Amino acid sequence: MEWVSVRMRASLRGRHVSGAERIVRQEDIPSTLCELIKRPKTYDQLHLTVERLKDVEIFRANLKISSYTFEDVNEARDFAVQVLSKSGVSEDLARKAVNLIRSGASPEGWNMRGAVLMDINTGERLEEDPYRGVRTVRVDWLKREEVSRYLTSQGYTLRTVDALAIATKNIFCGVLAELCWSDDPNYVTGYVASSKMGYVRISPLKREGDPLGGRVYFVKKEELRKVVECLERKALLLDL
Ligand code: PML
Repeated sequence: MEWVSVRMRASLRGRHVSGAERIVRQEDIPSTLCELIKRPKTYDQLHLTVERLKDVEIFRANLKISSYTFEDVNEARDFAVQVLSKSGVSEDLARKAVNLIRSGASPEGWNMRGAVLMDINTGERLEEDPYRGVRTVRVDWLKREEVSRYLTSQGYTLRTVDALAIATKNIFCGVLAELCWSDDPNYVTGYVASSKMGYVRISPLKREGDPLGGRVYFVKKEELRKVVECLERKALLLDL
C-alpha cells in the first residue's frame, strides 16, 4: 500500500514558528496540504514537502499516559527532573536539560528547529547542527481521526496527539528519555517520556507568554548514528 509523507514547516524572520506532518494516502494529499497550510498563524516562509514513502512499519503505541499539575513552574520542573531521574538520567543532567530549554538551546539563545541530543552518560551535546538539532519525522497515527477523537474525549489535547506520536517514535528509535515543552507562548503543558515512566504530562513547565520551548533527547553516544538515522528516516505509522 502506498503512503505519502506531507510535511509543513514555517518560519518568520529566519526563526522556526510551526511544523507538522501527516502520513496519508495519495488521494488525501490535497486536503492535507490545505489543512497544514492553515496551521501557522504568522510566517514569511512556508515549506511543504510531499514525499512517497517506501517502507512503512506499523507499530502499536504502548506508552501509558499520566498527567500532573503543579502550583508553579519551579515545582513542575523539579517534578520533571524526578521523572527523568527515574528514567535513568542523573539529576545533574536532567537539570541541565531543563536549563537548556528554559534559556533557548540554540547558540543565539533561541529555540532550536529540532531537538538537542544529549549523551545520557556525560551530558555532551551530540547534535551536528546546534541551530537545527535533530527532527523526528516520518511518523503519524494510522487512524489519526479516531485517535484524536479518543484522546480529546479523555481530556487530552490535539497537541498531545502529535507529541505522543513523536515520543513513541523516539523511544522506538532508541531515545532513552525525553524532556519537552512547547514553544507556543500559550501552551504551558510539557512532558517527560521514557519506556519505564511512559508519557508523563506535566503542567506548567513554563509561564504563560514565554516563547521558549524545545526538546532534549537523552541517548547513548555509541548509538548516535543508528538513533538519528531512525528518527529522521524510518517511516512509522502508529496504531493505538
Ligand atoms: C501535552 O499536552 O500532552 C504536551 C504536549 C507538548 C507539545 C509540545 C509541542 O507543542 O510541540
